Amino acid sequence: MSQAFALTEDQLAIQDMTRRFTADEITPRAARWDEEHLFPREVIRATGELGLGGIYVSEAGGGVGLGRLEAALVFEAMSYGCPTTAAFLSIHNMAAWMLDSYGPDALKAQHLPGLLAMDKLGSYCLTEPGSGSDAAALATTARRDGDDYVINGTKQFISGGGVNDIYLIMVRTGEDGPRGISCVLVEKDTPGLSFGAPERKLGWNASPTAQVILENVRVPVTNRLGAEGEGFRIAMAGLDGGRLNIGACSLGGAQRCLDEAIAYVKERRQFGRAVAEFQNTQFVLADMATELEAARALLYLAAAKVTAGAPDKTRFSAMAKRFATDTGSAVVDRALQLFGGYGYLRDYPIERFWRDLRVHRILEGTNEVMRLIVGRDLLQ
Ligand code: FAD
Ligand code: 2MC
Repeated sequence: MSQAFALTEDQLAIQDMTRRFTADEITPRAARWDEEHLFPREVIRATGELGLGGIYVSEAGGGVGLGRLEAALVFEAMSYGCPTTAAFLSIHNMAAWMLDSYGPDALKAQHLPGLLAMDKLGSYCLTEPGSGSDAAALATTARRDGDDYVINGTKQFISGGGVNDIYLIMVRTGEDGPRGISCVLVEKDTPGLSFGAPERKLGWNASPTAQVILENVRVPVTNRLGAEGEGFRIAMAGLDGGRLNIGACSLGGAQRCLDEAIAYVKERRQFGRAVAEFQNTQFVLADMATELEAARALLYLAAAKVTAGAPDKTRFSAMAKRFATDTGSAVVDRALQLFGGYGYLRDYPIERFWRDLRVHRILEGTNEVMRLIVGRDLLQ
């Protein structure tokens, strides 16, 4: 097999390590986290011991310094047990990478060690009530006052809102549009920072989502990542990786449901035969597996491009996110159908994956925005 199409020994080892951790710590508990809306803080902390707090944070920054394909393998493997927990870890990794890549040295020294150990958790705050897809229209302001910024505004739908310790907040420091945006780090206990009530959601129940409200929040200018006006580019660069990770979370969740469906149709009998013996069942399983492999191949290619800093990395990341999350949902939906009425019950895991994967087509940029990014790039 050509090297380009095979995982290396190191990649297989990372995948294997995450699979074992997932099987031991996550898969047996994920249904309860969903049912009881429990945020698994201790299990997330344990991922820090495995080096998963900064998978692609540089070694100089104290991270593991791996590439985006390795990260995708981690999130895919963990999603086999719980896509929500894997995605939570992905957002933390995105924030840690942004701090490592763009933060001033003193800010990194202050916060990276805690983030990498998962003693501190990081949130990414771009969306606002009035600006979701049109992220560059954000209205949260950071007014310069001496050596400080004074921040006012509201961030919407923030994963880890109220729970996490570090918030990377995209704020307006200048003109309208993307060039007037900066990225600022705010700590949880800063006066003027508060949180909305936890949102009540269709899925992702193990991951708290809340508004982040900033009322005259004062932080030193030295809490800024990158230059003034560079925040939108930093936010988008973070999402090039985040979108791969979300795609990988859909792949892992869909693989679990495919495996569950294969086992189920062999056992379940109707019309005197195993459901697996109907040709329809075989054709549906064949399509599920084929589409999943195609999505996986595109995602791994996109991950390699982001690692390499290829000129078309943003387009590939958007293509892979769109395709992997749509395919993931379609695969899980067919698995649910193969389970018949039992797929609709909480006694089996399929309905949880169906709910959890649904939001991957919306967040980190809707799949319509992914098409917009790809279409623009093709036509430019
Ligand atoms: P809108 O932008 O209002 O979109 C509404 C519809 O219009 C969508 O179908 C959209 O695709 C479509 N649309 C919009 N513009 C166009 C266009 N130009 N062409 C075609 N169609 C278009 N955000 C964060 O910053 N940090 C987080 O941690 C975070 N976590 C989240 C967790 C959850 C559970 C959820 C649900 C959301 C989270 N988000 C987070 C927000 C998420 O990124 C946004 O919901 C998403 O970007 C879409 O924005 P919106 O909800 O305002 O939808
Ligand atoms: N990397 C680096 N820079 C980028 C970039 C990228 N991937 N994408 C855009 N930029 C730069 C771009 O080059 C331009 O720079 P300059 O001003 O120097 O020319 C600037 O950013 C503005 O880019 P656009 O002109 O493309 O901006 P526009 O406003 O037209 O649209 C769009 C950008 C629609 C792609 C962006 O608003 C977007 O991605 N929207 C979706 C929002 C989103 O994904 N939200 C996710 C929130 S996080 C989440 O959901 C979680 C669960 C964590």
